[in-house]
Amino acid sequence: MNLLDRAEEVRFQFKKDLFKVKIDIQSVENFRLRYLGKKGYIPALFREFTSLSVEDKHKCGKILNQIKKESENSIDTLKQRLNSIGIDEDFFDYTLPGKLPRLGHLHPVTQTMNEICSIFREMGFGIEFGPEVETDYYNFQALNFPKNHPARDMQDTFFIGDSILLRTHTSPIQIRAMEKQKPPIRILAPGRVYRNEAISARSFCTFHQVEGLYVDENVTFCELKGTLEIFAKRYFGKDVKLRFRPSYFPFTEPSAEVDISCFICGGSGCRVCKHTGWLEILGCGMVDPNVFISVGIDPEKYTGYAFGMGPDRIAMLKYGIDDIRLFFEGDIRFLNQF
Ligand code: 2NM
Repeated sequence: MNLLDRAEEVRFQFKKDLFKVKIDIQSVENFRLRYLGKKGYIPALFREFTSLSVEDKHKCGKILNQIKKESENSIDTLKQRLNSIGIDEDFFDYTLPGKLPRLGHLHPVTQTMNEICSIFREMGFGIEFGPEVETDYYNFQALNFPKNHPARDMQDTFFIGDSILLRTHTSPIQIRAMEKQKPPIRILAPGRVYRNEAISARSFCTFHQVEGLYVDENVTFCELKGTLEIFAKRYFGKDVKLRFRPSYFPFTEPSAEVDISCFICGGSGCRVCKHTGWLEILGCGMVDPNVFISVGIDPEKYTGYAFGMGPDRIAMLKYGIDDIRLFFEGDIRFLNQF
């Protein structure tokens, strides 16, 4: 019924306005007049009430009286507060409990990157950053990617212009560092990278990398193995074992992929390691002489190792997350768990 709807609306509006009333005589009186004065909303409802049929009066009467009573009670309470604080003084109850501000925290991938970086910092690595928009030269050419390498295809890389692109790895940071500094160079390059991949639970168009580089006289593969072993034991626990498998990257020779014994099952085989007992966590190798030539470092005098890992993947393994896209949705119901 029409009148019932309007009555509920008046009741709702009254409750909303009630919170906004300033506690001074004039404001409380104006508020009272607006709802309960002769020309107010509530008497208007009652005037309409008189013209209803007997049947409708039965339905409405009780509600209208309720609304009137509630409103009068609320206004009485306002007047009591007026009396208790004195005339025309803004009322504020300083004893009300405060609202706790919502605290944010670092993203789980950022936390993971920070943990990785701090382990390498203790081993003497500096941290360097670089632009996410790169040139073909820094992203591919200087890194010994041949002109027809599939990664250079539009299919795999987001191009912005002819030779401007979104970096597909953080190695350009290391190229710039080698151009600027003379060996010894020992740096870590964390950051966001982009690849034009089919999106799925396992791969997304953007993700993160932490790459490392050490260049000096007489740097050996043996040092690379030792450094990565110390890292893995610090990060995953002192009982992890490492396994180096031969691999290929354009910018390193020789190259290897590194697995750690599964930290869930200890190597006996489980769902996470797909019953192999091993988890792949990074790629590495000795910097290819062609890369040194690009940046003006003498490959006869210096050698170096480099490695790269994906903190998104590492965080997924660590926290048991099965879909990489969750990291990029910004849903606080997910993020608050870390
Ligand atoms: C990896 C694996 C192996 C790497 C190489 C370089 C540079 F710039 F020194 F040539 N930076 N990063 C590298 C080597 C990255 O990621 C899986």
